Amino acid sequence: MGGLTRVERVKVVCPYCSAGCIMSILSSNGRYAGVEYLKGGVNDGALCPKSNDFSFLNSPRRLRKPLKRTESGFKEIEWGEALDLICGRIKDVVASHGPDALAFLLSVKMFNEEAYAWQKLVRLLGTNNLDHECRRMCQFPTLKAGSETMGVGYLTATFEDVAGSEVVLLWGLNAAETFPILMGKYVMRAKENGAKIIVVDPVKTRTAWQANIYVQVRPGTDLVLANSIMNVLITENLYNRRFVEEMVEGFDNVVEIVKDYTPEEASKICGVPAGTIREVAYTLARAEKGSILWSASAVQTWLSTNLCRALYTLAALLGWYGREGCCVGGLKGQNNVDGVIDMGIHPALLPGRVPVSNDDYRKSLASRWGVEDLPKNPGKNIIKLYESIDAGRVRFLYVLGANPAASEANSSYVEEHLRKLDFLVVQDIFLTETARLADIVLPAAAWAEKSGSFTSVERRVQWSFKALEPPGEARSDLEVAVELAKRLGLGDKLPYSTPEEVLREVNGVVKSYGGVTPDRLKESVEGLFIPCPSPDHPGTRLLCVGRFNTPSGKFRARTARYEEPPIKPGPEYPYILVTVRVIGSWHTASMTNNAEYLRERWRGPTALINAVEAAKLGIKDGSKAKIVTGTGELTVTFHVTDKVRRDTIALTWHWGANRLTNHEFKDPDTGVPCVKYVPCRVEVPGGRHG
Ligand SMILES: Nc1nc2c(c(=O)[nH]1)N[C@H]1C(S)=C(S)[C@@H](COP(=O)(O)OP(=O)(O)OC[C@H]3O[C@@H](n4cnc5c(=O)[nH]c(N)nc54)[C@H](O)[C@@H]3O)O[C@H]1N2
Ligand SMILES: Nc1nc2c(c(=O)[nH]1)N[C@H]1C(S)=C(S)[C@@H](COP(=O)(O)OP(=O)(O)OC[C@H]3O[C@@H](n4cnc5c(=O)[nH]c(N)nc54)[C@H](O)[C@@H]3O)O[C@H]1N2
Ligand code: SF4
Ligand SMILES: [Mo]
Repeated sequence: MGGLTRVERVKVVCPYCSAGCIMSILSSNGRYAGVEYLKGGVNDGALCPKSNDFSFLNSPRRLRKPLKRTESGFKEIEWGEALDLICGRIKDVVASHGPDALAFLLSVKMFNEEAYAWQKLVRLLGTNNLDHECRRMCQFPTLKAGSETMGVGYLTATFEDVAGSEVVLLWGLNAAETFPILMGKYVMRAKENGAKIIVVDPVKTRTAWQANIYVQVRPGTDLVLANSIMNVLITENLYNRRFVEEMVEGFDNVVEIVKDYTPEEASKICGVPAGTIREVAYTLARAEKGSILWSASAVQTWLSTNLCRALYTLAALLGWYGREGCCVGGLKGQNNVDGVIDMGIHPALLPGRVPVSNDDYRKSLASRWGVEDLPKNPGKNIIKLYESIDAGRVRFLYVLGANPAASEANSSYVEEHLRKLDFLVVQDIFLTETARLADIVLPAAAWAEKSGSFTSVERRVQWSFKALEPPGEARSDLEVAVELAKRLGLGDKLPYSTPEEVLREVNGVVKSYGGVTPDRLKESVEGLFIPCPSPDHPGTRLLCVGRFNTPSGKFRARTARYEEPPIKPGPEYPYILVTVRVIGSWHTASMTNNAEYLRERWRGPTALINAVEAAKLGIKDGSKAKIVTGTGELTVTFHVTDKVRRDTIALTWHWGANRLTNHEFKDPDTGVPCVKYVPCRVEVPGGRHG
């Protein structure tokens, strides 16, 4: 007879979106046994469907042992052999092709401490070829436009400021599915207090249901709409003249560009009635304080960076910076995007977001790490990874906690290139599409099986405690970095046995984390908001107060003229495919599809089609048909609705959508591909096309 099993409760930070919710994991004999709410933090006890079912942690499909590719498939091997094989390859490649023939695609799911250790290892190997999927596929335009205009790439304030806004403008952000806590606890609180909610989205999403003004823009034409709103603010003298005179440079340039975008002209391109454009402008202008938020949709078209510049500039015309009740910026999606960039997982930025080209900073970091210098050229080979593989400049790729074979545009193109590598290592918790192509697969411990800190999109750093034992022989990403360093003769440079030791080093290296000590983090349920430069510093909730982080201290206003897309719908591909998310699934579904309840409730791929078009094609609600693009095809279940425009098909991307997307069609400023705009047609079994 077994006695009562002891259940322990341990505080963790959610591993999915960047809201940074906290909760307790229940463990029984080191195994996951459920979740319980925890008071405090950003969510104060609330949970969303994903955080209600972490049963992927117990999945029998978790990786438990290192795997080696053989002619007859994968074979289990010992850790020592796997690490020796990897290090042998690294040494060979460096000896015959130089360190820039190595490339590292690292995870935004890592703790700050793991991220710091990994970038240190990579840079000590002599290359800046390190990156993460969120930069390649997601937030690069936001970061770039933020740095150019405000001098920082962070969100300017906190969710509490969103709740205090008089207007919340959600630009293509479907927060009800993608940031449920932001929507449920903060946007709705603003609305209850009388704020106006404006949603710009070609699809009438669950977020749009809550809007006072819903703007059904034609996909990809947002820049026209943003310019037109600014046109109304300027021509009708509704902008914040005092703020613009005192705090903004480059205003004249904006006036010159937006003057052509009258609501009537803009309407012809973006499909939004002129009256609605004026109504949006007047609503924004009436508010003293407000928030403008976006996320992936604004940054995955051919004008992404220009749209981000325009949205930051729109907020400047309204004076919505540096004050409580104002929060502006692109919401980075994954749980630790800001943190891993702060730690230096970036081909052009060192820890602390300092450019690798800054000689003084780089050399002082090098001397702290006990070497003369660090590589000073940005990691070009990783920015153009697949071209570099084609040219033989990248021979070895280490993919840690990313699934590019499913998450990057044009899966067959990505797969073809991953196969061309001399050597591919994948470190993950599951045997993903990418792992299946690897020479060596390493089993990683998941976040709840280790400890460390994450930095949420609010810049809130929080400690997540170890709640469970990893399955089989899975090891933490930090342990693997330390073990590799030992075998590569760099053991003295990564002498860490705990994440706390790494964080103490970070406290001395990254200025804005100077006061984010392990002790303070562990004591505080609310976490610490960076910048927090010293141990007695309370943390910083509002940025851009009184001055921007630019040489003159002023905001640098920018927008651009709209350009037609190089690829458009036409007779062969008449619809615009946009790829979207749903609340119960996460990206390539490696985790959520291995969670029992989530898998049952959220299955795909599913797509929304307008009822008029569905009738023309003979598609019934719930029936299957094929979506075909220039790159591939996918059979999906269609839902017939009036929530999408007639020219648009909205497809969940979690289940294979990147077979349909195009890697060549991208934002020229950053190279982020246009996964939100793909010309497509629909083929119905038994005949009709359209
Ligand atoms: N449940 C869940 N939550 C997530 C994620 C997840 O995978 N699952 N991922 C996280 C990550 S990494 C990110 S980056 C965020 C993304 O968060 P969101 O940007 O909110 O997510 P998406 O569903 O990709 O896109 C949002 C909306 O953009 C609209 N859209 C498409 N094209 C256009 C356009 O041209 N203009 C405008 N204005 N809107 C357009 C779509 O119709 C869709 O409703 O979500 C994060 N949260
Ligand atoms: N068509 C289309 N494509 C898109 C998008 C879109 O909207 N449409 N959105 C893009 C966006 S915004 C993003 S951010 C990217 C995301 O792209 P990815 O980051 O490549 O996608 P994920 O599925 O989140 O991959 C994370 C991997 O980490 C593993 N993992 C989880 N925890 C750990 C850990 O602790 N250690 C290790 N080693 N591994 C771990 C998971 O099992 C998973 O395989 O996708 C992009 N792709
Ligand atoms: S809202 Fe985001 S951080 Fe919060 S529980 Fe859901 S997925 Fe996790
Ligand atoms: Mo993202």
